[in-house]
Amino acid sequence: MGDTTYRFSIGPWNIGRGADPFGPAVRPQVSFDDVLDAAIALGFEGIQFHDDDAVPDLETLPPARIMAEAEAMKRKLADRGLVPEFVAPRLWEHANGIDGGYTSNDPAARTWALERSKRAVDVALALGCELIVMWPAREGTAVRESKNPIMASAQMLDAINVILAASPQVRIAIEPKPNEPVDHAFIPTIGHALALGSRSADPARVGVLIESAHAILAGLDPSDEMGFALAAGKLWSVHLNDQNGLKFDQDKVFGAANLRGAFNQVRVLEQANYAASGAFVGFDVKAQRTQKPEAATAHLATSKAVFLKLVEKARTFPEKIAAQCIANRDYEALERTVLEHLLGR
Ligand code: XUL
Ligand code: MN
Repeated sequence: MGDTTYRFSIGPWNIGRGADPFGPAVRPQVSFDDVLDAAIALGFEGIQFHDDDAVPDLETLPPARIMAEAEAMKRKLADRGLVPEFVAPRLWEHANGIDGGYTSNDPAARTWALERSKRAVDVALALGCELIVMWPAREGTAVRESKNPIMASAQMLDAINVILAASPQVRIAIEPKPNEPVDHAFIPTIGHALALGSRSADPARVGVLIESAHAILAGLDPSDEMGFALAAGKLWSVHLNDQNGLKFDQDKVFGAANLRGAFNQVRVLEQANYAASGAFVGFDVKAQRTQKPEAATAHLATSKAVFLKLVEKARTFPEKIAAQCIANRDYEALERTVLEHLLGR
């Protein structure tokens, strides 16, 4: 079991405006500086960026200005004792990415996606950050026959190689998600991500970011996905949250739907001594739409508090009794041991 302390991270999108596909924003925009203040108040050290969170107008600015703005952001973080965790190229909001980026059916859009990804690498390096997160948002289909999955796999591999070639310093953490906004995504699970990484030009520089809700949406147990990546030394970040069954990506508070599932995620991180790797624990959680602006960071505070309580639960788990149950092949007794431990006898 681990005995090291964890480092926590936050993305500006985690303090949202409460808009959903059926209604407009219900809270005012929180400025980026206020996000940084909230991070400090909540005890989060790492900041996660989309490329245009770091440099908002990067599509229109000349390269020198992009670098200058990224360097200014680096100083802003350093002044506050914060560090950048990763940069993710945001391909899914731009008009060129309407049909996906790397796997778009439009060759001009594919070129744009690769160029934008290289720019994201420049931004990351100027921020002093070497981790690129690849969430393949629209790399998939709504109409299955609209793209060729063999070609799409090759295009995804090319994109990984283009990012790796952009700098020998960067590492890529692929964040798989099986659906939303697409019906079927091309890299739906950790197995797909690691298989693709192993075929890349430099497999040592390709790992994964696991989001609990994304694993659940793929019908998988997030702790097993984490275990699979940890066994390969490839778990480079996590987006802990929760998900109430197979529906839209809910980004609920960590443990809110399945506390035992959350415990098992923490336990596997503890078993691998994830904290000692220096990798961050992020919570990709959304404030509820009904939340008033003055309490719109409570979901982050609760997620962190639940995580830390579950670390305690993992560290005090009755391992000897559990081992005895397993040796006796008495899994009912093991079930009861786990439930009583979580309930706090
Ligand atoms: C989307 C998602 C993203 C990524 C970063 O479901 O999880 O927020 O984590 O782009
Ligand atoms: Mn995420």
